[in-house]
Amino acid sequence: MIERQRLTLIVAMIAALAILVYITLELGTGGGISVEDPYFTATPDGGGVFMIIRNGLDKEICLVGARLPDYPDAKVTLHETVSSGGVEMMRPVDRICASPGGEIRLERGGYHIMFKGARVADEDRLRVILIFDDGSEVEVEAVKRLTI
Ligand SMILES: [Cu+2]
Repeated sequence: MIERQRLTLIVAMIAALAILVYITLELGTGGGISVEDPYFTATPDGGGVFMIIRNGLDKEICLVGARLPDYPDAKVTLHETVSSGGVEMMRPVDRICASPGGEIRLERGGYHIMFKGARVADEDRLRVILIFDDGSEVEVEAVKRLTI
């Protein structure tokens, strides 16, 4: 009887460990979301943030916002650059999505994160928290790149 209880305990422990390993693999790297080449550019009162966000999950993810933990008062918005009649304009967007295995490209002339109310021109690095539609957040450290 004691042997059987011990066996049950061992099985339960293995199951718990398996669940823990699963959770670690699933969430350990920001839920299968990874980021490549994050950088920012600075203007006198704000700037832009660019990177490639890869969706390693088996579901669609959407970037719905971002914030700067070191500049809580900054106004951060998702933007899209569109050209109409040879004129480039930016407009806010609610979300930018990536299908499973896909990516979100935040780049010049396309989608990007834009912020105002944070003077970051003297900073070499900028912490950015990406906010996704499933409520998950991923912190990224962007490095400064000078505007071309
Ligand atoms: Cu913009």
